[in-house]
Amino acid sequence: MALLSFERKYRVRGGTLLGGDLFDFWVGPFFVGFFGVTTALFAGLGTALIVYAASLGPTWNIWLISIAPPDIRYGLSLAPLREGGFWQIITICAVGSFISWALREVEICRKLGIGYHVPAAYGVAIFAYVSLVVIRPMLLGAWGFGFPYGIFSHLDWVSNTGYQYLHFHYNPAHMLAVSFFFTTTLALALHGGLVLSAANPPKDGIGNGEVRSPEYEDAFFRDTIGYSVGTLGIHRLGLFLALSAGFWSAICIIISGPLWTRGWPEWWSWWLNLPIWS
Ligand code: UQ2
Repeated sequence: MALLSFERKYRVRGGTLLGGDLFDFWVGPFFVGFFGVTTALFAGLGTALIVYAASLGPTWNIWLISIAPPDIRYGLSLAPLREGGFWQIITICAVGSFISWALREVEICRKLGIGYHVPAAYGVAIFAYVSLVVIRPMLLGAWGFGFPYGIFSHLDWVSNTGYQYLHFHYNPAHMLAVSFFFTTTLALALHGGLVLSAANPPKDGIGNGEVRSPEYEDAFFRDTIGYSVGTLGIHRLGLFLALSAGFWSAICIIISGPLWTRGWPEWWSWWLNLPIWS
């Protein structure tokens, strides 16, 4: 079905999670919905607060602008606006707009009658962000453990936090996360390469440039490594790898501090201390 007539067919009321028919309409190509409105409000207020907090100084240099969380001594209380309060409200706006966006995705899935895979996957990204600015700061007892909102300043935060544990690459959850990130790029490169190879065969080759069916994709990997994960399987694998990368990233920062306060290399003492060595 042509895209335009398909869109007319599915663009009907219903499937919303909240508010019934309220905001159940489209503006141009975009579905609005109750959560489209809350996304816009949170994102608009959050962005305005970032710009206003930046305007209070000391710089307009885009690399150096930074909106910092409160000092550790404020603990988990609300801080004055210019001493981290802006950061706190901006964080509320960010989490509010991310969750609104995910729920808007859920409503669109419900209208289409498709699975919730995309909002569920986006939920893992939200979890990774919330781990940094809500879960870990709460476990450590101060909002000051969140990262500052600035380009260079957040890089400094990552570097400082990493060195606080001596060598973050010895964090076992970090190892898993990094391995999943790399495996995700491997899987996407294999998948992108394979699909394009079947869709764009050489014009002067055996098939005279005729587009190849999925059996050819399977056969390529069976010939090469004796196994094909399959056309549906590669997408399951890809989603699993990508979500695992985000999930273990979140775990690796949550356990740093709340669960382990020393250098990560030292964590491996359990291995050196196994009784089988003595
Ligand atoms: C595959 C298949 C696809 C693919 C890819 C494979 C026809 C179009 C890439 C091959 C993938 C395998 C064997 C898994 C590799 C494992 C890891 C952890 C990267 O078989 O089916 O569909 O795109």
